[in-house]
Amino acid sequence: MPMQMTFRWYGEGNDKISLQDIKQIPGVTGIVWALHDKMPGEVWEVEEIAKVQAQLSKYGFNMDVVESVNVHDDIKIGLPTRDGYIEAYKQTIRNLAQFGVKVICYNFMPIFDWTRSDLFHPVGDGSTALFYEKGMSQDDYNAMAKYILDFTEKYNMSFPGWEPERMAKLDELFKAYKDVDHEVLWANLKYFLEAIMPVCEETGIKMAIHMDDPPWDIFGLPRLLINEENIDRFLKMVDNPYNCLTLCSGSLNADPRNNVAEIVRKHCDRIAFAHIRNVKHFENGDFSEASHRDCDGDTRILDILKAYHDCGYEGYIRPDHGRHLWGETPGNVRPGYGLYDRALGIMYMLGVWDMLDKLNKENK
Ligand SMILES: [Mn+2]
Repeated sequence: MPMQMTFRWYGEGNDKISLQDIKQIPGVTGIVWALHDKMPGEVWEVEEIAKVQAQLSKYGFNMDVVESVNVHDDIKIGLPTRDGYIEAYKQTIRNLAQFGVKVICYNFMPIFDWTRSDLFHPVGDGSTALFYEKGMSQDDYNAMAKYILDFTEKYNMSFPGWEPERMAKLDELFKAYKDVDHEVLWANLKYFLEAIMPVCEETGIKMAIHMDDPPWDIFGLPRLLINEENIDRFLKMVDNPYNCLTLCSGSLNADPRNNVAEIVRKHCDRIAFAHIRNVKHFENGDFSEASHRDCDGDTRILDILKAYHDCGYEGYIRPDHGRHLWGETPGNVRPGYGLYDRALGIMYMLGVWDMLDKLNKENK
């Protein structure tokens, strides 16, 4: 089976991009989807999943990859209530399995999901992209959350991991996490995975943890999936073929010391889902997201694609974020999730991939 190209879609009424638009991008076989109105800890019901299946199958798309089923804070904190939330998570896995889902992407970042200081930063060619200011205040988490939440409110959007209900209780959440250091978080992640692995084995669903974005502690909160050493530890900690990675090249390369291609070669068999994104670094530590073209950023996209190809990668892959192009402006595009740059990214990746295939055949 070859690598499988996918495209993230936020759902009917929640995404301005239509399935018909996505159908016109060459090579896309699957939609990366989620029930975006679900709070962490809620069971995804069969009838709700069936609705999405009906929408996708009309266009011949599979629903093999879910991104994300979010993990409740009580599981990350390790509260006694976690067992109930873990039972709910198991039920969601079983329900998803009924529809042929193969991979669940999730993350284990305390409180905040991905973090940026500017959602529409000028790239220099008239387009904009997500941007992170390294010197962003590390004391004032409320200010950072306010920037993101004001945006979602102004444009009537919701971002996964940024549920206003959760964010309203930010001070409370920080208090709840005050004793959760790196080792406690590792232990709670292990507890969670060991509890759900039997259900994964029974249903054939792989759990694929997303890298932390950006890959360092923020606002004093510990982050784990940040570099090769910690990825090694994670895979060894629960050494099960269903305990896998969503290897996100952009998240990892936000720290330029990470060599993503090397990690691909080392752990290819445990990568269930590949996110391909290019990042450009500035001397002061700021970074901007960039087009998928290798020379537009510092992530070494060609080396990464070559590594996947050399390993005979058969998992799922998608362009991660893209720039906002051609009239994609605040209010009519989800930050990072426009149509055009992700479609261009797919063509770039497939161009590289097809050429590597062809060269391999010719050299046989
Ligand atoms: Mn990603």
